[in-house]
Amino acid sequence: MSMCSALLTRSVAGSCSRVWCGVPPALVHIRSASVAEPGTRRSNEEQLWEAAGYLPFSRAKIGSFFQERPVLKNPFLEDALLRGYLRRHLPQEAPFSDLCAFGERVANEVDDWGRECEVTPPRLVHFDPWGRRVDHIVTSPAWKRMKDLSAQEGLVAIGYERSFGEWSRVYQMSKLYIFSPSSGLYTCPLAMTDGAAKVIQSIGVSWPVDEAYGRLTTRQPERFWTSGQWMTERQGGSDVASGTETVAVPQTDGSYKLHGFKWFTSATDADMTLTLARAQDRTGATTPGSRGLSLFYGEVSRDEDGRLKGIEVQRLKDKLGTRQMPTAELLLDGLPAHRLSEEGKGVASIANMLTITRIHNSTSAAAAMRRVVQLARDYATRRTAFGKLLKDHPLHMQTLARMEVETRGAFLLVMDVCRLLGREENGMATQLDAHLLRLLTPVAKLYTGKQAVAVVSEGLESFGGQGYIEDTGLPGLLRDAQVLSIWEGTTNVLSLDVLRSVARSSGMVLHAYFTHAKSLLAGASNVSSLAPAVKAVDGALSELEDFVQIAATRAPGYLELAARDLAYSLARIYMGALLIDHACWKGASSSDTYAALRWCEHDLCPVATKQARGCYDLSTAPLDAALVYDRPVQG
Ligand code: UCC
Repeated sequence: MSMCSALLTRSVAGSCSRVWCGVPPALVHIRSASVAEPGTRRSNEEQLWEAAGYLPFSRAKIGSFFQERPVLKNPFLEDALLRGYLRRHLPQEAPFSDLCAFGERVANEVDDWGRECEVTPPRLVHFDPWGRRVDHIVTSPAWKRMKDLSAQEGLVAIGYERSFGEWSRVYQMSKLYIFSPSSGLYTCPLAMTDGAAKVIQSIGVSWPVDEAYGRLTTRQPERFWTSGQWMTERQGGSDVASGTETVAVPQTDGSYKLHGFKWFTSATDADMTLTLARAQDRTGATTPGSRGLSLFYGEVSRDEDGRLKGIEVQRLKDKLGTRQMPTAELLLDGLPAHRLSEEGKGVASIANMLTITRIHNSTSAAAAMRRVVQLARDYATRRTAFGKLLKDHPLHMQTLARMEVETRGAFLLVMDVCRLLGREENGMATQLDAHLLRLLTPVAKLYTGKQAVAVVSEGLESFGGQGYIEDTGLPGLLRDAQVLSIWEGTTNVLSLDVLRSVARSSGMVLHAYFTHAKSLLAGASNVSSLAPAVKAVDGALSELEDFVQIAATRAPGYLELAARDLAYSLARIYMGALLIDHACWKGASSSDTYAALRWCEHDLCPVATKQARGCYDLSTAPLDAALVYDRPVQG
């Protein structure tokens, strides 16, 4: 016996005799790597023990027990709330069979593609073998299949075909909600594509964007285009007004050439883009700030030598998540472009795109929560610990139930925003609807983005250590959730957008909010099982009204300090009202009632709670800063 195998024999014997204390030492001794490898001939003693069923690890080095993996079942059929919501609201039956078939496809086919996108991230090829600059972003075959699938399934088209009238957006977003966690982040280009179609439609579809509009909204894969949304430059992505350096140089034919540097461009394999730039006047001068920004349309194309026209791809971003999708830095060096907006109306014109991408973001956030809950509850029926299945441990079920409540609140809020968008696009929106849509779009985006990170993180924990293992696919859910609170406006930027919507409407968005929230509660006034929830939401609404009255008398800095908590309060109260309203529906289940009651155990109006504690008094601002920059006392 070599020294190596002798050592191995001794250490295996030592450890085995500790673990398998009922097994005689002689037998354990035989389990050395050199003698008892699987597939080798067994000694007489081994055969005896094996026949008696005692020989551990005899068939494989790794033992015979394997934990069962969670199984992704049809996400449409698995989602009681989604199906209930659609049954309640959608007038026709038609989308049900489409959603069911798509759910089947997602579970059995598309989810694997999504995984393929994750493990085969895009790469950038700067030069061809002969040294010519080509800037090819090479994406996986699965990413390309996602593009074809998106066209075939009408993931953008449904919103523009409007076959289901005011409910077309709810139908479209339901499909995206099923698709999103399996999409390998293809929902990102789809969000921008939808946003671009919306902008073009709002401006009026005519040359030169008529062809683009047709391509963005087609169901034919060979015609389908995706769009980029290049807003972020090196100085930052939030303060677009002062951060945009890109200039648009007028050409004699009325078109422009763009020169600038776009620092974050998502899904950069797009066929076209909408972007902001400062148009130069005859002297070459530009106007600073928001008033100098215009909206431009550009196509991504190549010249005869295969070079991108007017674009150099500087590099791809190395990101925490969304790795499936190319995100690039682009040098615009004469990109041919057409101005779509009036001069100086760039931000207001691209705001339509932001509304759409923010709604997509919210949909993806709710979908991420739903997916992790779906997988976690399946796993709880398979995994045994401490003598019983996880589903039979009340504490584990309490945790999953809390995640479920969060997911339901998020889902109903997102769908309500989609409902409002659908009404607006079908010419059915009242003034109240329009105000609600303006207010709730940033509220939904900021609140669901944060919720998604928390719920998905909790979801990973429910798989124990496996939730932390890369090739289970679970960690990617968390990485991808993290972006949801960042892009399309961070939580604070969107909280300020909520204030902007209040100011620009002279408070009318809040008036619409209170009116509608109260009308949702009115339907539940006689439902005794919901009484505690109704009382909680009603009380929170009064607190919020009081807060608004008081804040209106304070200096502007007061409201800014309260902005985030105000947005959270708007979200929580409204979600509570929606959960209550849904629980009153004749087809509702006892779980719908329970979810509403549980939701209303939240602090529904944190802005009032914190106001009472003096959190927004202007004296707190310098104290906050002093705390953040606290230094050890010298000496
Ligand atoms: O591009 C990015 C990533 C792409 C990936 C997309 C995928 C998403 C979903 C995927 C799902 C999986 S990220 C970069 C995105 N960037 C942002 O979101 C910008 C964030 N910053 C803001 O939102 C700021 O608040 C700004 C840029 C809007 C502030 O600009 P200004 O110019 O200082 O704002 P003003 O002066 O207040 O507003 C200018 C005009 C006004 O209209 P007019 O001129 O008619 O009075 C405003 O009323 O714009 C109008 N406006 C709006 N209108 C501003 N915000 C809005 C709004 N939200 N809705 C309607």
